[in-house]
Amino acid sequence: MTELVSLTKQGDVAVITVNNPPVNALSPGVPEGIGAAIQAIRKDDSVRGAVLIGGGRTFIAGADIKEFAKITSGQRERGIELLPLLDEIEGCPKPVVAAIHGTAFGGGLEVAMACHYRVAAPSAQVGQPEVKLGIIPGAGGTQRLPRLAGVQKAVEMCAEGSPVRAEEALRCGIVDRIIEGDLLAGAILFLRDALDRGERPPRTRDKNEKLGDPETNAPVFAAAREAARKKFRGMMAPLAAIDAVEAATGLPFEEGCRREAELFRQCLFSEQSKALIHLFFGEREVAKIPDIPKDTPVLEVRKAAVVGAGTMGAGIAMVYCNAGIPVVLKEADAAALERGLAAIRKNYASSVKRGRFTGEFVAQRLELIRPTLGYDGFSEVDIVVEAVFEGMELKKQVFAELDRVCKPAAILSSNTSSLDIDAIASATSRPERVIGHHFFAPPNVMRLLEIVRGKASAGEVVASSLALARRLGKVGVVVGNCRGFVGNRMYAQYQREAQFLVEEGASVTEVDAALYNFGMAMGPLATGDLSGLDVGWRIRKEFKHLEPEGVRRPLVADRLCEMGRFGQKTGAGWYRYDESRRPVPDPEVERIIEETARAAGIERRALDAGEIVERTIFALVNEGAHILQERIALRAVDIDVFYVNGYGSPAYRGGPMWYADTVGLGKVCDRVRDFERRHGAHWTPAPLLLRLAEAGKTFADFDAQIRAARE
Ligand code: T1G
Repeated sequence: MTELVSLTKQGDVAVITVNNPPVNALSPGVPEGIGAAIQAIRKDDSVRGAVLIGGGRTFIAGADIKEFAKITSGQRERGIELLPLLDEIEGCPKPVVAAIHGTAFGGGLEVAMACHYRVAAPSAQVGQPEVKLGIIPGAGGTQRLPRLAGVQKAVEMCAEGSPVRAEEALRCGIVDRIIEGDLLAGAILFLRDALDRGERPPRTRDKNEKLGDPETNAPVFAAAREAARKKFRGMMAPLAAIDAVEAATGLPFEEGCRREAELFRQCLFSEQSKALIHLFFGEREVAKIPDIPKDTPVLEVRKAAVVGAGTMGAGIAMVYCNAGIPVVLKEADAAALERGLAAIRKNYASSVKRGRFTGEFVAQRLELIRPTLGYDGFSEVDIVVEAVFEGMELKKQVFAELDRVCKPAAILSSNTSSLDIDAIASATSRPERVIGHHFFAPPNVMRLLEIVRGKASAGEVVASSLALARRLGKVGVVVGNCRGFVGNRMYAQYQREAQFLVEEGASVTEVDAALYNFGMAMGPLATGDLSGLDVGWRIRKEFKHLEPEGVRRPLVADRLCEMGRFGQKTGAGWYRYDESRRPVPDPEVERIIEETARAAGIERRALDAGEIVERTIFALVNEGAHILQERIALRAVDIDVFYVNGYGSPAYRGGPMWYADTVGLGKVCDRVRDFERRHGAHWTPAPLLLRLAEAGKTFADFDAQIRAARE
């Protein structure tokens, strides 16, 4: 056959193997190869049936995602036309068995469902994850899956995109048998059994028994739509996927496929899908650091320690033990240590209650935490995460201690969110082993890990941090050392504008609603209340001497703090909070805002949602451009991955830099200049933004240049 698809024989059974590493995507040539193999099998009288299997680590993991941009940009004339191939497989008079290991995702599962039977290795997973890319299954997945798994399961899988494991796939009818041991041998045995039964190869399209009736299906679709609107707020693909599955229940198979194709195209050509595909590749690209070769050795982390059992420290300890890594948890005094442990137990107990973990899993995880008041056990650990109070002197003291008690190869990391990592490293005799590992609150939930590379951090330490992030289930993004790094430095600009907007006349709820409707997980002021207004207040006081004179500063947050309104923890901040911590708009706050604005001579006016979004999001973009220029972030996509995973930025907009590209940098730059004229020097456009806008370029072009330099 071709290099991508091979055809061999074992007696009277043909074996079709897909060889397109790393994930056997259906790149050009693969569908053609499978089609040619089916043709050959049809013609070969010595063959009675076939097994379709993936070479290497997986079955087919789906369509080749790189091809989508070629289609939407018109570079490739034809779409991904898998349906004729699937008709070919399903229509083959000789039975074809899909033998699944690894992941049969998207087009991979669609191919498998067009086969007459499916068998799977116990560790295999199957799924239709297309919605995560802003699209829906495009090769009959929404039509065949309900015929195998029933409407409820199909809706769930297509609308949410989560995979199911082999055992569940067997239970719900997607898979016919689980094969322990040699998968190919088991698949051939299964095929021979089927041949011996002499049955006509069953076609999934003919199986209508699980399609239900309108009466029982209606509440299933209604509930799925309601759940999708909540869980995937603002996203079109999950709703389109539900529409497509609904079509399977009301239309004949082929018409259903046509409906699916229409919906697929609408999604594929949407901005949402382009943004989500940008993030898919971005999440993988962030781990590629130009000056760190792919084969850099990484330290294997077998044991870890966390210093500080406050909210962050306790959460970080959970992250490690969730990944199965034993962790020593150190606090200075017994009461604080007990509080940290109690918080961990409480958190786990609620996960068990919500069904996220089993009691047994939690019991095993808790066994992995070893509490201590001293440094015993530290000499054995491979990494330490320091998560003590945010103060340079204290951090230096802790690092000097760690340097003394830890083995020379251990990585010493700090969870600082803003302090100079080089200064911290200078307290040790091994600055090359020191690095920032900034987790986001709550650490066991947020996916982002900001990896702060100091000037001395060794390449091996950076590479190990990236590998560790992945093991911990995080996305690690490497950033340079500067005040606030990428996260807090950009976020400060965003928060600043949110506060200026209320001073200028928008209400607290108007600002939050505009950004929530833009897609942010929470409005900026509600977020401030959640994380505690006193944190910023303390930092502003500490760094007051560094602020240049004559620059406008937000005024209201300080007033709120002076009144003891620190946010949710004190029951009041930008909002008042009722007993169930629901925010209630507070006329008192509006009064304080008006009074403060009047005293400062700020003219108040009505502001609409469009301006609120531009002021806050473009503030992020302009600072992002400064950060790129200073090489604090490597690529614009790093910032996007960062903001989506750590700051609740809507994934379907691709992150702030990608969003700016979609608006057009010329337009963004014009608005920024306009803001500069009206509001002053903090809005001066970043030189990189100006340069790209003037050249008619995008941040994506900037990234492409960096990528080209690396290759
Ligand atoms: N197309 C192209 N490249 C892909 C790819 C794909 N489908 N999947 C992975 N890669 C690349 C990835 O960029 C990386 O490249 C390398 O493979 C290893 O990936 C018609 C519309 C399969 C669970 O959404 O979920 O089918 O960075 O690091 O952790 O209806 O990859 O090394 O250069 O992620 O072992 C549906 C997406 C497509 C599956 C493996 N399928 N992939 O995880 O490795 S749409 C998906 C994954 C579709 C049909 C439609 C994961 C994985 P590089 P990795 P991994």
